Amino acid sequence: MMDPMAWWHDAVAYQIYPRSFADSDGDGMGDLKGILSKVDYLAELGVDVVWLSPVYPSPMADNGYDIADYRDVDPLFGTLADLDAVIAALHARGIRLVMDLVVNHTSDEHPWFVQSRSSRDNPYRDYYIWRPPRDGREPNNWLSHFGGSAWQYDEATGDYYLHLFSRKQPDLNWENPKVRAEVYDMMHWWLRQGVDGFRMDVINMISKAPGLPDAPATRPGFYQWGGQYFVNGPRLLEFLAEMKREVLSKYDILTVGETPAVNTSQAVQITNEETGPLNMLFQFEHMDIDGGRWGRRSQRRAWELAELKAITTRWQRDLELGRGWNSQYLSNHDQPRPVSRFGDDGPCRAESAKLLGTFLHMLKGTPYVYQGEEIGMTNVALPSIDDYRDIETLNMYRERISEEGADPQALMQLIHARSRDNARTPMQWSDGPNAGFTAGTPWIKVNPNYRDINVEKALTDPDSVFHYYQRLIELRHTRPIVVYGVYDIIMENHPQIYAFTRTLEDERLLIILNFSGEEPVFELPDGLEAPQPRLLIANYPVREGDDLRRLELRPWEARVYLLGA
Ligand code: TEU
Repeated sequence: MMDPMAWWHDAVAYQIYPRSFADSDGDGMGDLKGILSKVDYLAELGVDVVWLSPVYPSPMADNGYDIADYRDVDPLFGTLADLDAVIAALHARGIRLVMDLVVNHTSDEHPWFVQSRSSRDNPYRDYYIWRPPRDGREPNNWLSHFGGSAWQYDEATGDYYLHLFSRKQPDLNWENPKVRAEVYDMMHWWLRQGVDGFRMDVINMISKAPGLPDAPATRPGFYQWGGQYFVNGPRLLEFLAEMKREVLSKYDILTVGETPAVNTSQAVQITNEETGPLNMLFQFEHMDIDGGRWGRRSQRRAWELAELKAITTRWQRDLELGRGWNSQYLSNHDQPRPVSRFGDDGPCRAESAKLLGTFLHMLKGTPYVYQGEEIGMTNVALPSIDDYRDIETLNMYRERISEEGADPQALMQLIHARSRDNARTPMQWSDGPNAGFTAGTPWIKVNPNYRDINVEKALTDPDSVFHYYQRLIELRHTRPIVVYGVYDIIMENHPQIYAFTRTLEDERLLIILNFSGEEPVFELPDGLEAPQPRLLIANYPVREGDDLRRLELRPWEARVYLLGA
């Protein structure tokens, strides 16, 4: 048996969005003691790593992605001692903890920014990106991800500061070596506290093009936003190489960069095990197949299986072992729920959740499960805009009504499909009050389907999505072919079936996924006949007389066979 070359190769990660996970003190907000009370649940699922979204002190303009102190815990979530207790409890169960590292920007309430804005000659001035007005206006035409200009005028000194996200998230100036040294120091500090790595928020936006040129107004979306001047910027690889030299290379940790608009050749440069700075990336191409990439310009369109196949196949091939390493995800705290988006959240909810899980876990790369995905949680359709909390959603709604005169009802439909709050409704633990999430009033409404979809029920049902995920995770842990097998797509042009193989030495896996509510027929391509194909996992009971050479698939049916050896 092949030993994993790095511990994170055969690991499965689980993302916790702390404010929505579990509330221990009845204030309606998830917290660290809540997480502590659920570590056995995580161990039962079988995950190896927890990625914890930000718990740092924050004014919470963007739910903690606006950090005011990098070395503490917000009282809403608890204390550093609570975090230590979570780390110890996870470690005791063989689970590692990865922190969210948000260093493209800080909060405007971070002491560095408070200093920086106070005067032009303050020693912290250059920690951020300040420019004088241009013809009495913004220094350039870049747009903020959360709406409006990416520049905010500041009375105190009469200059503008750059914020690619909200006004309350000023961008750090990575050109300043002092900023980089501060970040590295802080990373060492966390690693010494015993954390096992970092998920790096929009890490490919830290280098901005010299001169901060105007975006050409003629090109839509990303380009109009200015993206080409700050995504994958000129000094990105240099900064990351420095971070590797100064920090990352000194520890055996997991690093995953969140990198919108990255392509596979950039990903190879970043994730090559020898020459690249990070272990893996979150790429976004598959997240963009049903709408616009950028929240403020959010759209919806029908997605096509052909596109998902093409994107996935390209990433699987281009990041083949020795070149780079993939991460796999279908959801996170910024995305709609996958079962509502790529599956069927109606009658085939459980089947399609299992199919999507099979897809996620049978690809090469480290899988990330987002809280609630393992029980097939769905999108929510909260009736009023006042029920929503996400800054991106609220700004988009306001901006489109005021700028385009958009129809509020149509916007609500868009929000029901696309809002980040779909992922942020409380974790559904039971069919009790507030889904067992809190004894108080939750900060955001619970999805009304919690009576039917909840952890308690999933744990008692041997056929639940939870137990299926548990088996998928176990397959990765016990079968190196799931970790290292070479990916090949078959029946590439089939409109409903996504089938692929994974090959390692004389073993081969065959993964058959019916991405539809229809009943297409799978016909085994030549060359894949095997004397005794062995079914490793499936989301329907096997039928009498099933023949792999010609399989009539049921709606959202998923099967994994082991051929040979
Ligand atoms: O997200 C960056 C990012 O690109 C997302 O904003 C994503 O494209 C969008 O939300 C999809 O609608 C990271 C964090 O994950 C997000 O929660 C933060 O709001 C953002 O950075 C700023 O820190």
